[in-house]
Amino acid sequence: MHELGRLADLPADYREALTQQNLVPLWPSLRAMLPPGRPSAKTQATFWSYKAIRPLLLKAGDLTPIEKAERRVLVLANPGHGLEKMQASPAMYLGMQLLLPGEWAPAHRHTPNAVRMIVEGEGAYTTVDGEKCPMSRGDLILTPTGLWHEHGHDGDQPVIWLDVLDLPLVYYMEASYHVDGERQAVKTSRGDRICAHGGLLPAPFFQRRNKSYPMLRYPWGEARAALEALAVDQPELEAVQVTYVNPETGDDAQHILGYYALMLRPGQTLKLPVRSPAIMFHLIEGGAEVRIEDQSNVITEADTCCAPGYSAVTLRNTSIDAPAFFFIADETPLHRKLGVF
Ligand code: GTQ
Repeated sequence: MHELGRLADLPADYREALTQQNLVPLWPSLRAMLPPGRPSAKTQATFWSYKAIRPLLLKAGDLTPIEKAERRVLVLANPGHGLEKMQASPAMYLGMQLLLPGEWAPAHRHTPNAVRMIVEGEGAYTTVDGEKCPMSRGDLILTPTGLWHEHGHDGDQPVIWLDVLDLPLVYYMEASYHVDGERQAVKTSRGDRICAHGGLLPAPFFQRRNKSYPMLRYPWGEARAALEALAVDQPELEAVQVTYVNPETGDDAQHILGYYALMLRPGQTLKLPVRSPAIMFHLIEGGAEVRIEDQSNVITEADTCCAPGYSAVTLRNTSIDAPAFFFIADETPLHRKLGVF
């Protein structure tokens, strides 16, 4: 591959004439825009320890009342993008959110899609599109684009969850905004009840159900049971993994980010295929070593990390007695739609 001309090779008055007309020569930047063989990534392999996050988040509970925060969140920011960009990867935003007993995070809706993975505490709930979704450790709750959502807490201990949003992408697309709303009336019908039985969906004779997001809450007990059943049914299966899907279409639960639960068998080492999308790992149960390229960390429950696309990732269960369970988010649906997966 031969050298291309540099900006400095051009006469200063010519460069100035281009700038005056809002014009830029391509060739000095061509190799940077289209690097040879493999993309360049700002995203760095980054590890966030829950042990470090938790006291800082509880301190935020002392320092900033919920009325002054609306959403009391510490953002897990990737230093490769610059912390002020508040992104974990090109399309993923991650945040740890704290709600204290009796607090209320008022209703709003926004264009980015969100999900919450509950990390600790009982008694909180999110009302999404009128459905009151109880929050328990390991549950996944969807807040798809445009749906009203608000968080409340009737328990007596702090509740903490991990937010995953496609905010960086939607913001980059200049499509990110929110609208404030009134407290929602709670509906009696709940998607997690009527879609909870695998392979069986409501089929009313007289009207078609017409919901883009029929299921908003995926209880951890169901996901865990699905993984254990899969591991027993297919002892040879390397990656014991399930995808959170829209139960009516079988498609990914959301359009931009993909969500999965993965089980490592006791003592298992799993080398993941190298793929284009960035990926986020959050340990729900157990202990594991996560190796991203040449960086390796032993992680414990509620720790979170992310890897840039095209990186070699190996997961190892550090226990030889117990399985380890991960919640995973990645940019696969987006990459597939873009045709770059
Ligand atoms: O809970 O609605 O982490 O609107 C970022 C933006 C959480 C939320 C975040 C949000 C929310």
